[in-house]
Amino acid sequence: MKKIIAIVFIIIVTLFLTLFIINKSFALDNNVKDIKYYNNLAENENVVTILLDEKTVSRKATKKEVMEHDSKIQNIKDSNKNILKDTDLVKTGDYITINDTDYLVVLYGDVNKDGYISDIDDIMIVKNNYSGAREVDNIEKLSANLVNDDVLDNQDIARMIKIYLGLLNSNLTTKIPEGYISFEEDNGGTEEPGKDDEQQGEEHQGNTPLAVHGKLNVVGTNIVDKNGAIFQLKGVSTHGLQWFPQYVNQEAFVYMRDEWGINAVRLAMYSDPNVGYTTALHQVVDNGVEYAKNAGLYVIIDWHILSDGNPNTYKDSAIKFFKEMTEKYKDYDNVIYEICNEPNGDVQWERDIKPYAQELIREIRNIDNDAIIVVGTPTWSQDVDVVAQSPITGYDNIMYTLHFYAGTHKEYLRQKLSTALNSSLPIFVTEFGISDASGNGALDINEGNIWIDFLNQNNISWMCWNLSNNNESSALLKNTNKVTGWTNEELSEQGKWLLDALKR
Ligand code: IDC
Repeated sequence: MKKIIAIVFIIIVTLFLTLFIINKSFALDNNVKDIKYYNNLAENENVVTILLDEKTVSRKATKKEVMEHDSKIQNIKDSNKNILKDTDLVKTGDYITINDTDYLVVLYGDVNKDGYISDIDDIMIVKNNYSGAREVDNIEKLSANLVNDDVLDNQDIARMIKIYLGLLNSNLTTKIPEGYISFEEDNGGTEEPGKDDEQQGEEHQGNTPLAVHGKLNVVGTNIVDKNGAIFQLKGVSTHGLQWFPQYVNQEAFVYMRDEWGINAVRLAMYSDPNVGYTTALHQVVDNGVEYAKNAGLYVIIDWHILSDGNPNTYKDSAIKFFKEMTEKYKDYDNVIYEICNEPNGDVQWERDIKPYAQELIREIRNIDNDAIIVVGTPTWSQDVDVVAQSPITGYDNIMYTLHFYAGTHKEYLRQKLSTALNSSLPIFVTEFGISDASGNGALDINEGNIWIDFLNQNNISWMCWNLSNNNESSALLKNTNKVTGWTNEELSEQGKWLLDALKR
C-alpha cells in the first residue's frame, strides 16, 4: 500500500513539474527569436530578416509579436504599404518601419538544419534542389517563398539571388548575421520607446516636425508650437482621395518630409457623393493620418465642399464623418480638422456657413477639446474680411480659410487677407495654386512669389494644391506614375516652383 501511495505521489509530482516547466518555457520563450536589419542589401533594397522559433515558423508571427520583440519598430505594413492589424501575420514582402525607413521583410528558415537561419547555404540548397515551380511545405514557405504565392519557383530564386548579391559582393561570404545594423537609441532620449503611446500629450520620437513642435495652438493670428514659439505649417494637399488615393502612402510622406521639407499634408475628402464621396474612403483618411503620424507630420482632414456649394447640403454626413474622426484622433497631436473647404454659390456667412460651423465645432469639441479647427469662408474661401466682422466666439483654436490661385487672385485678395489680419482673425491657407482658379492654365510665378513672401511675413500656414499627376498645371507631378521618390524631371513646373518656395 505504501508503495502504491509513493508511486502515485511521484507520478503526481512529476506531472506537476512537467506542467510547470512547459508553462514556464511558453511564458519565457518569445517566439520571435531575432530581427536583423540590412541597408542596401540588394540593389538599394533595405531588408529585415526575422528569425522565428520552430513552433512559430509554420504559422508565422503576428504584427503584435514582432513589435513586442523590438520596441523601436514604428509600424508594419503589407506589400501595398497598408498598415497591418495587430493580429495580422507578418509575411515575406511586408515592410517594417524603423528609424523612418521601410525594410522589406524576408522570412527564411533553417533549410539545412545547421542552426543558422537564412544563411547562404540554405539559399544554395534551395537554388540547387528546386528548379521549376512546385508547392512548398510550411518551413519552405518561410525559407524560400519570396514572392509569397505558396509556390517555390524561379521568381523566388531570382529574388533570393538578388538579395544575396549585396552580401556576396561585399565579401560577407557566410552568415547573414554579420552585416546587420543595430538601431541604438539615437535621439538622446532616456525614456522607453513605445511607452504612453496612446496617451494625450505624448512625447514623439526623433527630430520630426511633430517631435520638435508637438501639440499646436492658435494664439492671436498665429499657430504656436508646444513651447509657445510661432510656427508655420507648409505642405501639400492631395487631390480628391477618390481619384488619387495612391499618393497616400508612407514612403511618399517620408520622402516629401526629407526631400522637399514639408511639415504637413492635407487629405482632401470630397463631400459630394455625386463626385465620389463614400464612407469606404474613410479608410484612406485613416491610413493618411497614420502615415503622417509615423512620419512626424501634421495632417489636415479636409471635408472638401465644392460642387455641393452649401456646407449644409450634406451636413449630416459631415457630422458623422467628424464624429468618427474625432473619436479616433482625439488624442493625436498632429490632426487638424477642416470642416468645409470652399462654400460657394448662394451661400452667406451669417445665414449658412456660421451656423453650420457652430454646429460642427460643437460636435467636434464634445469629443476633441483642443485640436485646431479650420472654417471655410464665403466665395470659395475668399471673403475672410466678411467673416472678420462676425467671427465664431466661445471656442479656442479656431482658424479661417483663405484660398488663392495666383493666376487669378492677386492684390485685391491680399487686401481682404490684410483686413482680416488687422481684425485679429487667424487665417490658414489650406489650399492654393499658382495656376488659374480652374487648377489649370498658365502659372503666374511672379504673383506666386509675392503671395508666399506675404504669407511668410505674416506667419500664415500654407498648403499647395495638388499632389497628383493629373493633366493640369496645378498637379505637382508630370509624366510619371511613381507614387514616391520623384526626380526633378518628374515634377511639373508648379512642382519645381514649390520646392523652391518651401526653401524660402
Ligand atoms: C480641382 C482639380 C480638378 C478637378 C476639380 C473638380 O484641380 O482636377 O477636376 O477640382 O473636382 C479649388 C478646389 C479644388 C479644385 C481647385 C482647382 O478646392 O478642389 O481642384 N480649386 O480648380 N478651389 C479653387 C481652385
